[in-house]
Amino acid sequence: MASIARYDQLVRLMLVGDQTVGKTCLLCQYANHEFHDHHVTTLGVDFRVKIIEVEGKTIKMQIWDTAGQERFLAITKQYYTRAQGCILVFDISSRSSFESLAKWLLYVKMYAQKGTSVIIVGNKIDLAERRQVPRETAQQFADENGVSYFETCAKDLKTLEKPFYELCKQVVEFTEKSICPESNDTVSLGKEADSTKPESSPAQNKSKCC
Ligand SMILES: Nc1nc2c(ncn2[C@@H]2O[C@H](COP(=O)(O)OP(=O)(O)OP(=O)(O)O)[C@@H](O)[C@H]2O)c(=O)[nH]1
Ligand SMILES: [Mg+2]
Repeated sequence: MASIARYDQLVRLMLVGDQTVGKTCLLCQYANHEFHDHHVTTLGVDFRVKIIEVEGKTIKMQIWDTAGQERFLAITKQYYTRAQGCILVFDISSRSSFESLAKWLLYVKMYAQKGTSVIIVGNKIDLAERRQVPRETAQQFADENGVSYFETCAKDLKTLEKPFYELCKQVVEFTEKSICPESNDTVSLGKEADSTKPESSPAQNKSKCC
């Protein structure tokens, strides 16, 4: 008989960034431990599920992989509203994909809920000899926008666990602070975050922290 996966909280995350930066590969590696050499353009939105432990809670992550192509924006923008965390991905060997981060951040500000957690990921660090974006440059951009920065290689699972874990932890902490209003300092997108509650899941409704 199939077992029923139990979890304490559902966390909805979203991957955004230019075409070919490696969003789908990051998710395939993280969720299924697979790497694909070929690029198959994501059409609209796809998703995978991953369950992890965060601070004693079992978290079910629903991770949406969005298309980098601008023509899908009408579809992908609907997902920003429901995401509790966004991973902005660029390719360290592509200066233009880094320069696009300002646009992806703008979309988060325009379409996502205030208080949505955000991190930046510089992918393809195995292409070190073709690097066009120094780590310090990306770190400075992340600092200026009040978000954390990580570097990854979609071929190497070890590099992926920390960014997903940290983003998930930020969302869990934000949810707990939203439920406990006396603790008002919120995480995330720089100084613009406020205490607006993210849409709660049945599991979140069960949480007790006060
Ligand atoms: N060397 C290297 N190649 C990578 C890495 N991640 C992804 N790739 C390659 O980059 C190409 C694009 O990867 P995808 O994951 O399909 O890119 P995407 O961001 O999902 O692209 P869209 O769906 O079109 O937005 C593929 O050929 C991958 O094999 C990485 O960490 N290192
Ligand atoms: Mg894709």
